[in-house]
Amino acid sequence: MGCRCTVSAQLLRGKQDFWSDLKVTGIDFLKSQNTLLHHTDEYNIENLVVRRGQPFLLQLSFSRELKAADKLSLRFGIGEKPMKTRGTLMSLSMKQEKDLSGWQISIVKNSGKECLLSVTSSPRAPVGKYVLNVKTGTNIYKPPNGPIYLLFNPWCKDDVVFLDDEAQRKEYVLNDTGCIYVGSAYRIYDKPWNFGQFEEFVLDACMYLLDNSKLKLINRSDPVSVSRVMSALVNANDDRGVLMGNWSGIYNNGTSPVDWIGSVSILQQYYKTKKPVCYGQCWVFAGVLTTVMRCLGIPSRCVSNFNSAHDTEENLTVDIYMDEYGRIENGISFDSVWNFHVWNDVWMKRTDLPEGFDGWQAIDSTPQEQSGGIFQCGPCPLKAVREGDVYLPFDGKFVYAEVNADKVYWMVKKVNGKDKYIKLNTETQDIGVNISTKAVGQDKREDITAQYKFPEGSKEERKAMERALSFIRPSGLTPRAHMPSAMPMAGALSQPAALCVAVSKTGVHLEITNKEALYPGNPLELVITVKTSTPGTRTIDLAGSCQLQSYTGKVEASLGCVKETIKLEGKSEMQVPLKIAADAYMKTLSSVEDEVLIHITAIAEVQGTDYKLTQDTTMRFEYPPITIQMPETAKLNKEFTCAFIFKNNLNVPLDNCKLLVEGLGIFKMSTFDQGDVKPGRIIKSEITCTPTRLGEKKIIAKLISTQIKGISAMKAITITE
Ligand SMILES: [Ca+2]
Ligand SMILES: [Ca+2]
Ligand SMILES: [Ca+2]
Repeated sequence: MGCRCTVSAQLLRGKQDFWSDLKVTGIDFLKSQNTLLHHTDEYNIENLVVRRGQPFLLQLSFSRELKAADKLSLRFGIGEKPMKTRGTLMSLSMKQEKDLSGWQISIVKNSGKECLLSVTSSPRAPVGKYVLNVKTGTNIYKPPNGPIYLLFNPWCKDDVVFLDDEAQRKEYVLNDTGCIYVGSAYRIYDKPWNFGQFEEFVLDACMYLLDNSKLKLINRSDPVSVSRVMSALVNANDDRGVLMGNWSGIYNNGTSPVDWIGSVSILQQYYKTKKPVCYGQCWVFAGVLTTVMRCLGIPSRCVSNFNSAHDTEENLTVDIYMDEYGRIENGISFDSVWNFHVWNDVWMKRTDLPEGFDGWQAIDSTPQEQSGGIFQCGPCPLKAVREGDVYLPFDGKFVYAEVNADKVYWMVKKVNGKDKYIKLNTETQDIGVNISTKAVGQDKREDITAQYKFPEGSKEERKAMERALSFIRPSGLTPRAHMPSAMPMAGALSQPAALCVAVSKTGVHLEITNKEALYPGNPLELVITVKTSTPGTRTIDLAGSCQLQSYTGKVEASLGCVKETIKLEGKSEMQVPLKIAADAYMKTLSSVEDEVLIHITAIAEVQGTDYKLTQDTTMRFEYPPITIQMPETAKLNKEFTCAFIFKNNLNVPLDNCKLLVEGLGIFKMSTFDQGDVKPGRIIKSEITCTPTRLGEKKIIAKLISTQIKGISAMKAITITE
């Protein structure tokens, strides 16, 4: 009796095992295997990070073997209440070939209690954090290792951000270091910048921004919408976004814009405090926006435009007002010419536009002008800017003016105690020169001006201007609503159709040069050269002036001027010196917290004619270098020493010197206080570091002092196993 009982109980147990509820006992996200294939292995995060439209593997463990008759489904949900009808919940089962959402699932290998599954998300899926549930019959399993992060995929042909070039993908998506070009049109230099899109909390900061955007979950699939909201969220205006802009020159309550060397500490601080980080100027905004875009998987680059117009009333001209010496007067026009302005290009197809506008799109998070009621800008197709199709979304007129506005010079003369505005000339070739970005795979500048505009002087360039002007409302002269009431004098505004090119009929030519290198502490030895190229005698009234400007064109100090009448005969030239003593500008260098540029203007009036010629140029101070000493290669997890050496070979002391250094994957950002560094003194700082990541890494160093802000250096090191 007893014996029979035991047998049937065993049989029953066996049957139960076979037909018992199928339960999931664990999931392995196969992180290292998946992330290598998805180019996401560098993200410093516990969770699985994958790109859309590309298969990834999941290893499921069950309570028993998986049978053909078992009901198994994987549910991927995004947002708080994922719903199938909203496209935010994907329920994938073995039975159906393809979910309507475009997601797919298949069994790669099924053996014993283990099953290897392949999941392919849709190339049009919203990006963000997906929670996975596995349903077997009535059982639901929730993996403990958190949500899966899904990103845009420039490696996937069906993704609208597809970029068909591995070297470009490496640069524009995976490169976490780089540089941003600054300075002035013909004195360009680079600021090394750590983008750091893979660093701790940076991806979570981007996810937090997406959650804070008012974008519907489904619109997170669209890089046009995502890049536009990010251009808004990287500035603190309107939405308590990442960075507070400040151009006042006073940065006591925060970090001075010139002190940042990368985006990492900014985004980490923002994620930690959920409060805007103080302070940013354009290159900081562009650096952070590059980080955010690359982190989410949208190819992105920093773009520096020199002689960048800020056209406040959408009439595609900038008006410059000067006194009789050529000294620029602040505050008459709201328009300005920035020595440089930095924004971003992002790569995507524009399925929302007529054909022909795919590719690079300009976006800008520097809060300059409102668009749709808030401070955001772009995406605006570069091809539309080039052709003058400024009506296309978004913000075509603004971007067009930045790179190709006409510049109108006015002289303000006192006549009977009243200001009289005299139009000097229209310069059509000055705005938007040497548009620069870092070259792909190399530490050098690439000129991308031709992607934004036709060559200056060409017929096509004027045609694009005419086309752009055709889309300007006649009321284009009305200033922006948010501008204060002070308005330029009526009649002082230039007409939008000012297309005349100032051709020198008198054969007079002006040139501005410096005789000596412009080291702080030395006199500035400037020369204005007047040249004539045609026969005849001319008497020329020449005026010249030198001012210190911030990069936005704001005048910080007038240093000196010259006025002379000269006589030239036939083909000849004359040099008029303009010398500025060090005492005249050192005070300004110390009192302004921004980096300043040297701006020189010259005006020539040919007597007996109405002809007036203007020429201006911006120069930059030169600085002694920082030397980074370290081996060219180092081993993973093996200590090495990195030394930073700086010699003050200027004639002036540098007070309150601070050295900032950072090496992604090698050491965190550190600061060395060096105090006052007298002329001739050498300072040396050392850091002992242990690399934690393989490949070519870059170390950035920056020296800031009371007098000088912009000395930086970058050096590469290769980390091997
Ligand atoms: Ca904002
Ligand atoms: Ca204007
Ligand atoms: Ca032009």
